[in-house]
Amino acid sequence: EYLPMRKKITSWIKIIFLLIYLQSCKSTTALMKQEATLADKMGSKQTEYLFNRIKEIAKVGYAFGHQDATAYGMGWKNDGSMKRSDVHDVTGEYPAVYGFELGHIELGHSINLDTVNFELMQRLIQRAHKAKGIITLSWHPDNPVSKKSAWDTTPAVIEILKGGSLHEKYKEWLFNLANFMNGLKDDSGNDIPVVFRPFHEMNGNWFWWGNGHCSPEEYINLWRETFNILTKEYNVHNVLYAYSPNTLEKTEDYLKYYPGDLYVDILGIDIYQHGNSEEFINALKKDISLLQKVASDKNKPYALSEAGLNEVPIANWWTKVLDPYIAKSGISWALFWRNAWPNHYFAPYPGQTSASDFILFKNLPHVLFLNDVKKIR
Ligand code: BMA
Repeated sequence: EYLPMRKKITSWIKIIFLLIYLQSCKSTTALMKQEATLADKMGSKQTEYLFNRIKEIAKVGYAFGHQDATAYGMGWKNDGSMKRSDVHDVTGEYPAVYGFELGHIELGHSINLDTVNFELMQRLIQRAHKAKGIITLSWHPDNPVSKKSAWDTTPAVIEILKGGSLHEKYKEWLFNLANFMNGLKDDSGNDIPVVFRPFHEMNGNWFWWGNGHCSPEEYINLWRETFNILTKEYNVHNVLYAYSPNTLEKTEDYLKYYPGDLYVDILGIDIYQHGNSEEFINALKKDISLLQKVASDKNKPYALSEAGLNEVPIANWWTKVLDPYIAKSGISWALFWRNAWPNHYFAPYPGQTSASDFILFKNLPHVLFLNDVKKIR
């Protein structure tokens, strides 16, 4: 094809500009990737994939989660042979997010503080992971000083920090925890990545690591030392770290115990309805808008890491009280607490007051259950 000289030159110039433009795009993506790296610099590629999926989910809606979903429910307990969940009994679908609890793993026990067997837990985690569900792990470790429960507030943090009288014992605890994490493998022997949410609700005063029982500085050291021991000494590389205060009195308090951007992957908040719906709605509005701000500053995904109304006695709670205030909020998931006993449960079971509303809730296009998150890669 014949082109006059001038035209040829302009085409070359265009090509050069195009190349420069493409090059700059490439470096912006590289930069974006760099910003979004994991707290654990040696995090496995499965962990990185989970992190990216968690961010993708928020673009579509939010994932529904239930604590101990497949371990037990109202009037049943998984003996290892069951594929059941109260949420599935009601809706025909499984949750997208699976919460499990590690309390007593530190002691080397074979069952957790809620009598869930740790081997069963590993199998339930494998199954949920295989189905493309997301796993989040909470931990209510015993008080290392008094040897009583996590709710015993005898001061203890200072003793388990480096230089403290129980530091070595705490390292043994973390060794047991690390073994559990390192034991999470799929059928091909690859890592199963999980979200770990230790030392949650620290701004409340009910746990030994909470407000009034250690200083913010001690808390931050506890988090950082825990992170360093797990990742650097015990080679745990399948974990995303979630920071998860309880609903806030003052918005400044969200970052009061924050261990730093380098130690946290996901920002969470726990918000329960204890009083009337109006109070709960106000808390959701206030806390989630704060979470949005902090998360956008820090460029991190965020979640409603625990939520619920005990016994869900309000028939339309899911679609009228909860969803309108978290829909389109940018949270990646909302996790509802366990169905433990007839007066301690947070998800419906067949025949429960809120069951039919829960089905409407499940059918909302932005509320994601297992079959929906499966498609998000
Ligand atoms: C609490 C209650 C306790 C339980 C703990 C850890 O909120 O459900 O009964 O032991 O969580 O799962």
